[in-house]
Amino acid sequence: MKFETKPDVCVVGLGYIGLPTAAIIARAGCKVLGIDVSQTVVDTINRGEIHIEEVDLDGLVQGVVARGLLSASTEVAPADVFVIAVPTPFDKDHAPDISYVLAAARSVAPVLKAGDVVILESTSPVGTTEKMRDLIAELRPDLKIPGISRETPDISIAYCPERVLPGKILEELTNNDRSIGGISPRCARKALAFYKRFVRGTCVTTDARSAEMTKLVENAYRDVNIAFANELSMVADRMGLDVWEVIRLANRHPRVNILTPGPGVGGHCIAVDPWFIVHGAPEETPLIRTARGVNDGKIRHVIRKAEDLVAAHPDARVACLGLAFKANIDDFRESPARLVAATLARRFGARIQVVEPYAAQLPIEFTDTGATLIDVDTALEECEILIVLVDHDVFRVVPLAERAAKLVYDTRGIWPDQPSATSEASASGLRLAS
Ligand code: SAJ
Repeated sequence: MKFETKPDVCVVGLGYIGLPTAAIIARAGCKVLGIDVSQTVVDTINRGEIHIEEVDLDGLVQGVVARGLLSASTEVAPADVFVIAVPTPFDKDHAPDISYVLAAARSVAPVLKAGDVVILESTSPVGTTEKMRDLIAELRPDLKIPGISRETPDISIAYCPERVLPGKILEELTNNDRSIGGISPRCARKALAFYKRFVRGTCVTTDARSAEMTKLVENAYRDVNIAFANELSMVADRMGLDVWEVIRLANRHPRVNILTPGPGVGGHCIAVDPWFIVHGAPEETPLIRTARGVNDGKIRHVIRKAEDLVAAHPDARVACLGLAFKANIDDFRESPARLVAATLARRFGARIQVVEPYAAQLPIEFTDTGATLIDVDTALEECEILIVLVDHDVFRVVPLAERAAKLVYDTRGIWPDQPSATSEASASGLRLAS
């Protein structure tokens, strides 16, 4: 489906960031053409439906498609603004792969005209926006390109990372502050004028390289801080301490705010982006690299403890609570909880049950393990061991009376009132704490 007249904005990549962004820009009254390589995604959106789960996104997309403000295609069309939101994965050596960004720039280049603005939103290693600019310059020698031509450039190129939290994407896309990095100050101003149309948060302009680094730094900062909490939880295990109690007390200090230990760091950002900094400055990043190691090590630690607990109680039925990578979302990609539950299912088979209110069926790796998907009530009635892997609200609110007699391994600290006396895990060195 195409508009009869030229769209105002082309959003290239209709994933977890591109689709909500396209829908929000359309809601602000712009005509948006969303581009994706997948015909299925394009068809889904043109029917007013969505292919990803995100709070309130379905109604928004349905509305803007019905009003003729959002449409999707596999082909880029001429527009005034191009927003690129495609994946930037890393390879097995943690080297960033910007080939999707360059492919998107290659697809946009032929339709560019004087006055257009090209904005990269994908999380990218420092220097990617300049590489994209160089590629456009090579493909369009007829255009005056910022930072290359000495004259006033024909087009503007900028970097503006998203910083939204899955589960709150629409709210945060509108309300969060944005860093907008231009190839030149003029480019930043042009991009700023665009974001002002739909962002309520403060938009701060800078250069493209600083904006690229800012995004990486935000996620590396969080990774390092989660690693501190996870390391503490393993220290507490060794010392026989309740890590939740120690963190609660330490956080009463006015300048201390320790994050929450968990079964490791999941998702597609925090476990990935720090590597882009390490790759750019390997000698200078022992802390960031070590934090990644600590958070990955925490997954192995949890697997070991859970396996010991289950092996020590051969007659007990076990419920793994949660598969998502974090609370109250249905995103199971790169999830430590999923890895822990699947490892237990492979080793212990039908003794392992999984509770995941956000899943209709178990992921593929559970096939033939004998593990089954059950609801939380069945788990509370039938299972003697509960392993809390995700802090979904629906687990958090289970009253003590319904779990007091269970053996609990709570990797998220959602049940501080769980009496350790009822937990043989505690007696066997497997404490409730972490
Ligand atoms: N986690 C903990 N303990 C904590 C906080 C998080 O174990 O105290 C775990 C979560 O369970 C999850 C992982 O870390 O497995 C990441 O969750 P998250 O909520 O910290 O972050 P994401 O991946 O959902 O989103 C992050 C956000 N970045 C920051 O908060 C700095 C978001 O703002 C970014 O837009 C997003 O990455 C992104 O797309 O880069």
